Amino acid sequence: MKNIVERLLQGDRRALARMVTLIENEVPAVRRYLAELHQHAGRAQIVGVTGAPGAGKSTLVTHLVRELRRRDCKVGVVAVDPSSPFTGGAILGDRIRMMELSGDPNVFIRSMANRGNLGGLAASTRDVVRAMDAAGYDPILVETVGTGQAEVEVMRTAQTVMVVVAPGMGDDIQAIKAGIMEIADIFVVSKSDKPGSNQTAAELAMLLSLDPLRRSHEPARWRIPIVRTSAINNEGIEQLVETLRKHRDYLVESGMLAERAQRQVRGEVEALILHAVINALKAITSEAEWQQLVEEITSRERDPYSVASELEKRIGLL
Ligand SMILES: Nc1nc2c(ncn2[C@@H]2O[C@H](COP(=O)(O)OP(=O)(O)OP(=O)(O)O)[C@@H](O)[C@H]2O)c(=O)[nH]1
Ligand SMILES: [Mg+2]
Repeated sequence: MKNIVERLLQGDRRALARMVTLIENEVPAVRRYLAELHQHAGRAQIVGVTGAPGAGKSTLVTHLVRELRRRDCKVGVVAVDPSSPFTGGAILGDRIRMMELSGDPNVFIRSMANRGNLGGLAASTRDVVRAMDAAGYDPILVETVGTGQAEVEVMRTAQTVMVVVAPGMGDDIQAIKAGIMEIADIFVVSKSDKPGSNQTAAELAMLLSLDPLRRSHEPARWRIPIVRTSAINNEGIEQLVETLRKHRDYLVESGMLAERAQRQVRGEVEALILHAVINALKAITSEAEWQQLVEEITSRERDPYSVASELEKRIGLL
């Protein structure tokens, strides 16, 4: 019998589903599998879809998947949020459409729960994306609510980041500016059938014109496009797929794809080590011991530095 890695590489969906579960459960053997998968990955365009809660991300992803299927792509979707896409605010029709899509053998959809661990969520999302990539899915869409640091971390694993903004969310534009502005490659004004979408698009254009230093470390400039879509009128989706393709071409031609990948890799290795250290620490300490240590430090009997040194010694770091 063939092993899980071989079956996954041949496109066996059950093997892929099993691999995703192993990744989510942080089964130790998964590292070995992922190591084998690494050489087969790296072909897919990884597209992040982020934005405020209710901005229309899942609806957009559903429409994108349909358009990509029309173009004969084998599409992967990772929804990094417990409330997406099946239990979230998507109207029934969209939820049903998403379900229909998941019956298509060339669409693989998984939602992942945020387990609160910052490095952990981004790392397991990256691993799931790598498994889908090795299984031949391209592109892979990663949806996450763009609110916290953990979500921004997840988006850093994408090559193309789409930030979705719905009309009438004026305050959110400020939030975007503070948080995910610097990682956006494409802005999408969703729900363009609604009043106020002109204004939202204008505000975004204004914001972009105010920020000429964005990504100044990138030598070749990409003018961030603003694409307006409406799921109701089925507008802008084809244009968005074209824009995704253009961004992919830009990344390849400018050398930015390789540069971003290089930056990612170092961070990934560091994160793996950090994660291992934290796990080792958890394995040698109990809650009771932590409580005592915390008390001793706060009452100034001890200091954080010598406590850290002692624990570092115990896990073999010093
Ligand atoms: N009028 C209109 N409503 C839309 C459109 N797209 C989405 N909606 C509605 O907006 C609401 C939120 O859509 P979702 O796709 O669930 O948004 P989301 O960003 O995935 O939400 P969370 O995952 O919960 O953060 C739903 O009620 C959708 O029906 C659109 O193009 N036009
Ligand atoms: Mg959603």
